[in-house]
Amino acid sequence: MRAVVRAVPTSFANALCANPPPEPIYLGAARAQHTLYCTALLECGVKLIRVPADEDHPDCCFVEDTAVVVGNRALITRPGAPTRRGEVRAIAIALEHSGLDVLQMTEPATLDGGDCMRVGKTIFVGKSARTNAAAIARLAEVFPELWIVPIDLPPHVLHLKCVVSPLGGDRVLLADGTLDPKRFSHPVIIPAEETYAANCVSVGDHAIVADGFPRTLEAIRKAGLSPHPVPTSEVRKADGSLTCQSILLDVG
Ligand code: CIR
Repeated sequence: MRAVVRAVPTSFANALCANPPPEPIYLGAARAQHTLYCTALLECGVKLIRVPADEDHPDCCFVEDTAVVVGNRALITRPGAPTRRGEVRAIAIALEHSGLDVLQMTEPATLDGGDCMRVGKTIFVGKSARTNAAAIARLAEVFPELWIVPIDLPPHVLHLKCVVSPLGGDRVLLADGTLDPKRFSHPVIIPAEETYAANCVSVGDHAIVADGFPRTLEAIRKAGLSPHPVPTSEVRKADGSLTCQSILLDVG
């Protein structure tokens, strides 16, 4: 498996966040944590495709939002936040160089990749403030072999994958009290107080998880996956988490 990752720019301190954090973002710590995230991917056997940071785009390390990849097709998004739209060009080039067929999304469609979760033959799409109906229609056009299932999100949830993420096979890791578990064929439910940890990166028998969430760690182990805890304090200040820092390619 391969993954696209993008370095943390010096401008990261100006990344978007819905509620300003009580403490500022520490750039050195953000970069160190990004390195640990990349190391965890490498430990999971993932080969990294590294894209340099773009100082004009403080949120550029959140690459997940810029493309939806299934097999050898990549749909480049038009991110919901206008300040993030310029992030997509470098990612489109990297994906093209990696051998993928790259397709585009045009105005008025807007979509953040963090709203798309593929589980088998289904892509669940969060109807967040960043993702609109025109984009969901474009997804269906680009991936006609998949079921596209729009999902309403609870208030104030930035992206679908803030509350649920794939665990491999038909399993998903879901935060209790957020979405109806019956929407998923095999939900692994974690307590509401650990909602942040519902966003994990699963790679084969491994899962990269936010550190500091013991019940989630236990649930992941019980699901038969090896957890790789990583620190997230700095990305969290910018409303980021784990899946948002990579685009996984070659997912079965
Ligand atoms: C934003 O508001 O767009 C960024 N500061 C955070 C994006 C996180 N993306 C994701 O979880 N997929």
